[in-house]
Amino acid sequence: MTTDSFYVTTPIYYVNSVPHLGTAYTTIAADALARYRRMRGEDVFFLTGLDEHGQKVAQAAEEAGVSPQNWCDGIAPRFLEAWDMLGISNDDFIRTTEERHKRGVQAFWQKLHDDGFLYQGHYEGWYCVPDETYWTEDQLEDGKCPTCGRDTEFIREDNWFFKLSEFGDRLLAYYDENPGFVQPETRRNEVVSFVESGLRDLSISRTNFSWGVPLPFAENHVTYVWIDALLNYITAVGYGDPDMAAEFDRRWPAQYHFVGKDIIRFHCVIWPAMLMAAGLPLPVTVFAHGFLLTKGEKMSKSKGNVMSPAELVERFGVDAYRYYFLRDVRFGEDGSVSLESMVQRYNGDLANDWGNLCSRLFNMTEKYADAVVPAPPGGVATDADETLRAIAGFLPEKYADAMERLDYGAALEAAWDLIKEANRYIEQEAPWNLAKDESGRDRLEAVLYNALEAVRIAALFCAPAMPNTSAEVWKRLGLEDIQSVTDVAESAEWGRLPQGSRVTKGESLFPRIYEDQ
Ligand code: ME8
Repeated sequence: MTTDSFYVTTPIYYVNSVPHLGTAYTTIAADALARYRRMRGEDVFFLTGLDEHGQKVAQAAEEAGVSPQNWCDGIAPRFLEAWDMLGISNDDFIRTTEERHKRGVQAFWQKLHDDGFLYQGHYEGWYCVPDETYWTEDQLEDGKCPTCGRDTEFIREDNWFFKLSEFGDRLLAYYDENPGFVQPETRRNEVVSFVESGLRDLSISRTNFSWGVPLPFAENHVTYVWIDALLNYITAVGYGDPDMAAEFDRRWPAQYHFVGKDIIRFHCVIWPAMLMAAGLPLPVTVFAHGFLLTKGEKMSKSKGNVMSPAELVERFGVDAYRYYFLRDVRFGEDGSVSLESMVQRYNGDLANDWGNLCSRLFNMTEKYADAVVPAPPGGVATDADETLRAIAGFLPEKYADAMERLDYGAALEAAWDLIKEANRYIEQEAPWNLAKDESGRDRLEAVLYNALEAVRIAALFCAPAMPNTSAEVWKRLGLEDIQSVTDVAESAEWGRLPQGSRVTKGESLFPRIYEDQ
């Protein structure tokens, strides 16, 4: 069992498509959590990657007239570039065509074969290629895939089967004993009723095409792409590699699998049953977030304002992009996103509140204190000072609580309480008036110190969502690289801003955006 390891994953994305708002959303959410946990000194392992096998990918390659491997090799850099652009701090990037993965998949199925969990049978049913999912006749809706509504194809094959049906009771007992395993609650209920309705054995192989990992005991069968893909979570940390046994024990089980609600059954039913069969521990939590919806909004290709991550990053900058999706969409629920609301959030929260606080304060520090952090105030604190300090004092715990629930919105709101209070404080204390004559000097310095200290602490808690601007704020405060923080609670203690630190004004962090820009 792991003790100090914090292992978080995203789904591995299909390479039939390039990164889009949805895949970026999951990845950013996992990234913000990984960054926060690193700031707490935890030994984080953050994994993302690509799902490169299966009929869907083979078809995309065929349409493009290239081999499946060439197709994957052409798409993989698009994901790497996108994650780089979005500031994703993943520790590994697994591709299911890699040798380490194939070896692990084969070791896994060999074990289940040896232990009697597999048998050869005959499959007849319907297959949805876009979803890579098997359906029975009665599950179809008007002959179409019940989840995506697209055409399915009839398959009649001799396949290998996994005895999934034997795991129903164990799964139900597990959900019961581990209420945090599937989150949020609504998804848990969905999973429980699905399992209660009875599980069928699962076909784990295909013979009608070859783009996959061959079953080691039946080389003319390739592994069904979904169960090939699920295994990435263990092959990436060394499953099936004797040289990686210690690493595997240290990393597995994962603390979190982040997934969209579309793939919950694979992660909360099939995957845990596979792990149970292999005698491996289960991930601590599978968290399913909702969908980003853009319907009804004025985004369309014809209008030229379609939201692709690259276009939005170009317009708003990477930190604002990350902030918007984490702040505006409640993690776990569906959420509408639009350019309009993004502009509003940007101008309101980032340009007006946060950016403005930093720039006016850094300006005043230059103007009234020779661009140097004054001494921490020694005299009696006023009510306003106490309030500011109290809000900063509550922040670490409020933030931690929210992140424990993966409520990114609430976590950022807690940081915003401090940002807003710091703005109010400056308004109320009006350093520009205090600077008018020498009698206001001590108070002026106290006010500047307190406000700068609030900014330092706020930047700390903005960092998981907005790593670049937080790093920049700390740099402008003359502090060390914010990324080197490994004890966020200690760093957040009031009064750690050193007197004499040199403050630089710099450019506006979030220049205002106008709708027609
Ligand atoms: O399902 N809103 O890959 P995939 C929010 N390869 N998130 C969205 C979204 C939307 N509109 N659209 C997609 C696969 N996503 C499999 C996974 S894992 C072992 C194998 C996100 O490329 C969301 O996380 O279709 C969803 O689960 C994932 O993209 C699906 O990515």
